[in-house]
Amino acid sequence: MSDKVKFNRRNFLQILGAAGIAAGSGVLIPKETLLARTEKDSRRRGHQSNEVKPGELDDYYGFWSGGHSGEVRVIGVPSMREIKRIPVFNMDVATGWGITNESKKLLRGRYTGDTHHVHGSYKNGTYDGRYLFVNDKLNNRVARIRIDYMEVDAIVDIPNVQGLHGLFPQRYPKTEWVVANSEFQVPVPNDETNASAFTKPKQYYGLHTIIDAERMSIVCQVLVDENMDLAATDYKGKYSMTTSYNTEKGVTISEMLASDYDYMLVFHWGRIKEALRKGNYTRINGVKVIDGRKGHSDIVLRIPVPKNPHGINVSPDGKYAICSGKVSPTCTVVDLDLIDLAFEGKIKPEECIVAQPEIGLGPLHTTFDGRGNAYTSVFIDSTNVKWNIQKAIEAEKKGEEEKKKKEYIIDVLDIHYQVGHIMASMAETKEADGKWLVSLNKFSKDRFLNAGPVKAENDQLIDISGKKLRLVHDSPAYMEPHDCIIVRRDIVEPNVKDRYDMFEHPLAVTESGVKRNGKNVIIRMTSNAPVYGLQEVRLKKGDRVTLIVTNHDEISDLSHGVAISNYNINFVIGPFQTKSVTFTADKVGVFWVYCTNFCHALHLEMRMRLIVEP
Ligand SMILES: [Cu+2]
Repeated sequence: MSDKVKFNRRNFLQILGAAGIAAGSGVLIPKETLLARTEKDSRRRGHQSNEVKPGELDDYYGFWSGGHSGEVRVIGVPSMREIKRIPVFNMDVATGWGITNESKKLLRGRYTGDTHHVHGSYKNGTYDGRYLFVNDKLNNRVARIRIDYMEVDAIVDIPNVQGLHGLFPQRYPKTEWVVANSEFQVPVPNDETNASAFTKPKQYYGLHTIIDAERMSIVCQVLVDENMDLAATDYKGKYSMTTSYNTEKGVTISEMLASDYDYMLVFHWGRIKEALRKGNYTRINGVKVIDGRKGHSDIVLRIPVPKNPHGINVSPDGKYAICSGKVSPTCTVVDLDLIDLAFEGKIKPEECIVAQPEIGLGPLHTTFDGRGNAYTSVFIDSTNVKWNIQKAIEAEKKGEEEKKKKEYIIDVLDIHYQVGHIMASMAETKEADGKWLVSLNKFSKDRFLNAGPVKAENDQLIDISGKKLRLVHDSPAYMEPHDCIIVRRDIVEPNVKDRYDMFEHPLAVTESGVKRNGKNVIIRMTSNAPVYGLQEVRLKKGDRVTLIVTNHDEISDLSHGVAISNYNINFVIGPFQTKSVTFTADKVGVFWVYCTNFCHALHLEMRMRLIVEP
């Protein structure tokens, strides 16, 4: 049975009922007829179909973080088909990432990572289709993916921090800065020069790192007492924001839960720039560190938020930042137009809060439909809750009795099971369109064939175009997507290329040949289906060999592989792409070099000999 029929089961049963046919009555209706009826019924009710027929393309590019797999994935929405995996901090043999000289230079010997938040570059509050940025919580790095090739072109190491988590690009006027938060407080610096702080958690700090998006270098870091979880930026280019769940500076779970209130922190970019101009910073491990601790400067605003808050998301109209309560069943709505007054000391930080609606047990993240509604993922309840922001603000004004009625809640959908992040289409831009919502659920339990004790996650697709949320599709996801964005196709597609710019690579090979300089051998080789530019290369044991290969096939999708038998070398080159690899010829014998990526009727014959003589 197709997904279509399975997930319209209620409609399906209604249709059977309407036709006077009881389920299990033995009357066979052709599947095509059922599908047609189900679809018609869906349309009549105003439902969108997620079916993308063969030959059709999805309306959205979804970019998913891959969690501890270390990668980023490209998912078609609404079909939820996985189109590509972009290796980022992981080794990927299918493409050769982590095996070639080019990728080794970026990864510098570290082949594991933990990607959480993938966000696009912006212009005037919406995606510009140029870059994606993604964090590595494990080894504290930020990577940039260029959208034209859908591959990583820069990785920057973030010193002085641990648990590099929330990441968000500047939204207005364009992405010049990307901010990234440290979730774990540590001694700063965290080395032998500061060993006296190791056993004194009160001397552990968090750092809000600002990265130059073009240069992929660090602008500065702002030192705070707090830890920082998720990150957001406003729509005016004035602030970045974060939630903190460990304002206690606890090192055990009970210490981290001690206080009923933690903070939303707001970073004032104008004052950060001023501090940099005036030289009000110290250098720690080569990075300019500005003191944003309480009582040390006026750069950071601290708004009290209950209790161990998690997500922070800004509404597409730029008016509100919403902190999801996690341990508190509430969301806190902060009016961003009041932030300046609080920074100027004209109102108290807590006076920026305009509503605190109760949402459910364990609210984690909030997304938006561009029609004034918020959708919050609720972990313990296993629900997605749709609520109206203005109604929540009005109820807050009217008082407790009105709040108790919870009329701001429009719909509650059970999900399967235990949701983390949710994201609606274009929801992190001013062009939020309220069509689809993806619920990234942490547990799939019984939703898929049992494939062993370690199970897939469950990404659920929800139609939010109507008043009620409607679940339309379950997709198993390899562990473990944390977050995603859903970007309109017309923003991404025109920028994506079918072939590389050959001479962007300084070593691009135009003519095959071998050059020897003592023990150093450089093999330059072209590839054209179904032959390599060389048929045989002779080496001596112990030679230091650099193999450079350029694919001269310009036809779209015609990639070749380059694998050297028993030498652990294995990579793929796309049309007009160049990759290189350096290795020592330490094994004597005849070694076939062969194409791994099916390219031609004579693909199997596409090989050459490496002869390593004693
Ligand atoms: Cu080939």
